[in-house]
Amino acid sequence: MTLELFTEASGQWQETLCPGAVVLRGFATPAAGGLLAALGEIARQAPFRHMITPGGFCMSVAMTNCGPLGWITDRTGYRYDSIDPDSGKPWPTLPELFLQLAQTAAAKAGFNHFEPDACLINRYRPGARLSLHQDKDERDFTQPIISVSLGLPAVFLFGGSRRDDKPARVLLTHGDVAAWGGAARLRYHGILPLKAGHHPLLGEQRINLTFRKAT
Ligand code: MD6
Ligand code: FE
Repeated sequence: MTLELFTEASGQWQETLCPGAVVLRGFATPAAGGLLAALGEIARQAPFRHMITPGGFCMSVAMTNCGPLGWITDRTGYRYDSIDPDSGKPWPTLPELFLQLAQTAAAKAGFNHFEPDACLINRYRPGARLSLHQDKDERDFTQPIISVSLGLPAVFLFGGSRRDDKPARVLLTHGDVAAWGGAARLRYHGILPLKAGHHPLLGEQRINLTFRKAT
């Protein structure tokens, strides 16, 4: 499954899952404290909420957004919107630290000039899961997605370009960054139900930030 594995003097290492998909292990760990402080302010302005899918199901993952655009779902469909439907106000500003992290991770993974305009923030409590999906609500599939994992570990399902391709399982732990683009951009993926546990910084939860260029 892992095609390439190498260590660096920094103590960080990276794994190529397939052409276009790489996991930068521990890349976000040094920034975690700052990320969580900024996240507290974002969640105060735009609280986490369980959105409704077009099919009428309440998502087990709680979500919010920051940046010019936010990803939302309701009975009418999935889309990006500049306004938080719960507050009627724009989403909180993308913190400079978020942008720097996303851009340095993208560059390290080989995606230069990444200019995200949306950051979807997912919160998993034990039992929360994300079923297999493709990220295809963005306009430009030449732009990657940068995904930052914080808190409890989760099993990331990494599938193929068809829903019924058997997915590989990749454990994502605190500080890991998955960078996802090029030939991997439309791969199916998901998260298995979160196992209970306690993380020293985040307690009984996992937070995932995904940075996208939506427009
Ligand atoms: C999550 N992530 O890790 C959900 N999508 O909580 C995603 O759905 C995702 O991690 C595209 C690229 C990377 C991801
Ligand atoms: Fe996704």
